[in-house]
Amino acid sequence: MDHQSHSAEQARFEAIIAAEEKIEPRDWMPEKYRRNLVRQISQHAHSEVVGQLPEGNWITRAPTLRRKATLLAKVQDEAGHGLYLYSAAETLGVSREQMVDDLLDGRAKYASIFNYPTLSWADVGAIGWLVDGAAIVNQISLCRTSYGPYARAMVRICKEESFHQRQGYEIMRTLAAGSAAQKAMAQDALNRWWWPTLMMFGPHDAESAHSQQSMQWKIKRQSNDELRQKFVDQTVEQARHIGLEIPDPALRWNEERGHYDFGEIDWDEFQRVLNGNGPCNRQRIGDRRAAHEQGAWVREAMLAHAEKQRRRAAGRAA
Ligand code: BYC
Repeated sequence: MDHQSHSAEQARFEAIIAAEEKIEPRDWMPEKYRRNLVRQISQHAHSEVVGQLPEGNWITRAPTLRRKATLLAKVQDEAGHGLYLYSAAETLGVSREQMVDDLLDGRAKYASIFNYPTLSWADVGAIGWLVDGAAIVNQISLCRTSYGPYARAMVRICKEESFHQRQGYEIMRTLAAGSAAQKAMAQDALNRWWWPTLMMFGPHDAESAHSQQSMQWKIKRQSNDELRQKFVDQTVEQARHIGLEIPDPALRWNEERGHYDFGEIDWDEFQRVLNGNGPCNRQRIGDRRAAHEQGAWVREAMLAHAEKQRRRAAGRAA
């Protein structure tokens, strides 16, 4: 492409972004915009898929049939979210096989939160309430992302996440209103999941490698710190309502800012988890590798079936 038509394409791209319209797969886009989206969307997809593991751990031990059916449906939804997101990333010219290989070989990241263990039934409540709650805050904002297929996937995902958040909060509310042992179990889960949930929003804005460019391209619409603050403000009230205590002695309402002040995240722990040394990193990737290997026959059967259909159609056309 000559220089002039390249800058005309660039100007058109920038005009679409400025007009709050969507960039679609057929549109010209800067290579860095494409690569940044593939990075974020594929990491997001991996998070949904790996995110099934901590909760899946409790499907066989859910306390009632109703809880089991609800948890099964939730975990299945997460698999669906992974599929929408892999499909959105595929529109950018990367194959699903490549993305999955990158995850299984440790080249691609997924949300740090899923490297923590689920030790009690209350952890299922804490994940729904806090982890899905944090995911919604982030994803509502991403419904306005500039890339069409990503934005549309987010709309559907947010509807489902909102049900997930409520089922988690309901588990926590029930436990918090139960026996002393049940309330202690809920408080213990909140104590363990609170800080890792705040880490989900990523590093502080000043430390965030991609934020500035992503905000300029409207891939991200609100910064990591803005979204984290929004989550804290809404969740403190929810904890209070069910009589649980957020494990942060520095937490207090700041009248001047109109927001809660809160303590500093342990960024060393965040880095340890990102570098593969969290409590469950090896277990999670090991489980995904095993699932991938055990599912090989399903993929082969599906491909063989598709090939048979193709041959049949070609035979009919001849
Ligand atoms: N964990 O420059 P930054 C769910 C990485 S699942 C791991 O701020 P960016 C659910 C970051 O990737 C929903 N890595 O990055 C499922 C980057 O690394 P690379 C999950 C993190 O992209 C099942 C580096 O640190 N939601 O709801 O501008 C059951 C520098 O960061 C994390 C999403 O995936 C982290 N927490 O902003 C229940 C949301 N934070 O790529 C529930 C979509 C940062 O340079 N993603 N990193 O190697 C985003 O919104 C953004 O990617 C982030 C980070 C806000 C996460």
